[in-house]
Amino acid sequence: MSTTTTPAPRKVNRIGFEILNYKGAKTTLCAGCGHNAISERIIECFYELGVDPWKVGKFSGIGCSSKSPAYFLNMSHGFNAVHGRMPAIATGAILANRNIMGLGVTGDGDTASIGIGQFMHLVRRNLPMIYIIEDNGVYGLTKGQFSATADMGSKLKTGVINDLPPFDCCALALKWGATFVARSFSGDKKQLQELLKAAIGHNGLSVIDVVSPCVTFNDHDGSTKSYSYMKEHEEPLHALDFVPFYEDISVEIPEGEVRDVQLHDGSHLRIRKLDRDYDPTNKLAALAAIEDAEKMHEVLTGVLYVNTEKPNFLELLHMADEPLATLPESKVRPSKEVLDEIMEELR
Ligand SMILES: Cc1ncc(C[n+]2csc(CCOP(=O)(O)OP(=O)(O)O)c2C)c(N)n1
Ligand code: SF4
Ligand SMILES: [Mg+2]
Repeated sequence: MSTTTTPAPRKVNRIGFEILNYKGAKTTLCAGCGHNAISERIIECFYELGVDPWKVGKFSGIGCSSKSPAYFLNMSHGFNAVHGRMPAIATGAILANRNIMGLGVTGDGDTASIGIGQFMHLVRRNLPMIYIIEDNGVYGLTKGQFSATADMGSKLKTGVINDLPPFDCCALALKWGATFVARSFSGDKKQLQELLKAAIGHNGLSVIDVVSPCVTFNDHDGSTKSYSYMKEHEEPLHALDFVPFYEDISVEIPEGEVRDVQLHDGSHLRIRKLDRDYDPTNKLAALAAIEDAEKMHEVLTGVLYVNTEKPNFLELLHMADEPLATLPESKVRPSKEVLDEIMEELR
């Protein structure tokens, strides 16, 4: 007797894609590297929200972290730039085509050491893009030297102690203009997912600094970016729930316990109070909280700051709704008469 089995239905998201469509090449990073976990979260979030992968532009610099865009969103655009220069490339690409959803993935060396100047200008402009810093405190790709985010007193495997104070990328982003600033840990799956989803819905620069241990060069006793240090010192500011724009949000919110932030695309980020009162819309309080945590040797994670009102760079420049890249020549090229007029004025 022959038996026929019906194949299980394919699991697809709201645009009909399988999770496979959001994956990339097989990772070549070390097994256990925090960066691999972040790539996994990116794949899940873009799949779950049903983002059109061909509308995403992946940008990175140089480093193990900057290699990781090869390991997710195979169908997206990608530009692997020069070390520390990703912000300029991303700015150009997004100005040329505002329909691209910018997703920058970079390292602490790429951002805070060689790329600090580029990072600061990106922040100042509040360019609408997601900017993930895979922060392990070292230059993983070049064999583990301290980067500018390494904490003072942190120890290398060789016994060398870091005697310079760190740059806190979240404090810099907050102070100078990013409108969504968050910190997380590559081992905190749920928190990182909700943060990434909120960043997808945000209409400004989202900086997410993710402590992402380098298992090969910076995961030992004496490191403040190791798995064990993070397990002991992570201090979540709140619990997060993301409600996408296409889901019913009529769930009742308990008074005083949950803050609801409506994002640009109509999604909601629900910020649930844990054991402290924290207002993520208060920039000064956010800076003070980061300072206090540093003194207490705590790593605050969650949404440090969110501002849904401030105009982004494209709005400030009054960019046309239609991307520059698709405007016809008749609209982007001044006529001979206009050029003659300008030349006349310059005489
Ligand atoms: C202009 C330039 N200077 C230096 C280097 C060497 N280099 C390559 S990756 C890297 C640091 C990467 O560190 P990070 O951004 O933290 O990434 P990770 O490997 O730790 O993920 C350096 C200094 C380079 N490729 N280009
Ligand atoms: S060297 Fe470190 S940062 Fe690079 S892949 Fe290995 S574990 Fe990750
Ligand atoms: Mg690094």
